[in-house]
Amino acid sequence: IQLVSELRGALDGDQFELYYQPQVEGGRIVGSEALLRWHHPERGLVGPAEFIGIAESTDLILPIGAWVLRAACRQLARWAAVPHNARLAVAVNISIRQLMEDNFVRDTLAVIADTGADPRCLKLEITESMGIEGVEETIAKMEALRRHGIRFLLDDFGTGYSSLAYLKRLPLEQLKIDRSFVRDILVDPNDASIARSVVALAQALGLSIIAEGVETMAQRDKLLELGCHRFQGYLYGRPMPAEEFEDMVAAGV
Ligand code: G
Ligand code: G
Ligand code: NA
Ligand code: MN
Repeated sequence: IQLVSELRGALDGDQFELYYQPQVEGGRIVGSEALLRWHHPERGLVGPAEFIGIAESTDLILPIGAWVLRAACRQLARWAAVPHNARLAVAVNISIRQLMEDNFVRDTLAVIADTGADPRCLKLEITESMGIEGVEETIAKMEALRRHGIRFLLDDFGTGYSSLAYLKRLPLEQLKIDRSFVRDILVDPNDASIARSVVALAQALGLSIIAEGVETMAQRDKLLELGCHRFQGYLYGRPMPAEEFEDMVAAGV
């Protein structure tokens, strides 16, 4: 109860910030994932694991999600003015609750128009564990946004309920190999087999692939050997404030 009212206060009081975690391919930063942080007046920096669940079980995820999308698009528009940042994509996590909203397409396009962000630089991450009710409508919305250049990717692939039937039908551009498969990829042959299979599946379906949770060069090299060339993880950088991310891009990896 207290958390809910504090979250409302956070929205009103400007206590949210987006951090950006680099995504790397061929030794270069090619984009980032935007990750929400809450500067709580007493508790300090609070991560989404502590409040996204509550936000999703109330309607608060809708205004919070709208704030996230607008903040990311504003950032994209700012970066577009800086040549070496201009083509970097930002991946934003969206909740199925947002995608289920009737006005999601209209509202998202309005944010794009208001901020001047390039929709081709915006990716939306959906999680298969959220299940998808109203698949037909969801697909129609994804397709409408895709026509404007916005891309969708499936996060945490392999950990949720989704069937391969979803994968076939959803208009996705990318799969993200979950970090739970990356963690032990060097020691657990099953994890390596799963990663290899996800890469093969992505290739067969014409999707690009990224691995998250890459912490060591050895994990990265193993993923390269399995056919995955794009990485996100502490090896390259933790989620960081926009200015730090800019400095990192400017410096080259
Ligand atoms: O950054 P961190 O690992 O603490 O994030 C934990 C999880 O919180 C992420 O895996 C992601 O699924 C979720 N998350 C982070 N930022 C957002 C956001 O802006 N919106 C939603 N819906 N989920 C987010
Ligand atoms: O998939 P999801 O959006 O839930 O995951 C993003 C989360 O993973 C963020 O909370 C981020 O802080 C965390 N994360 C990012 N890179 C790494 C990593 O290399 N190792 C671990 N353990 N967590 C990571
Ligand atoms: Na994500
Ligand atoms: Mn993930």
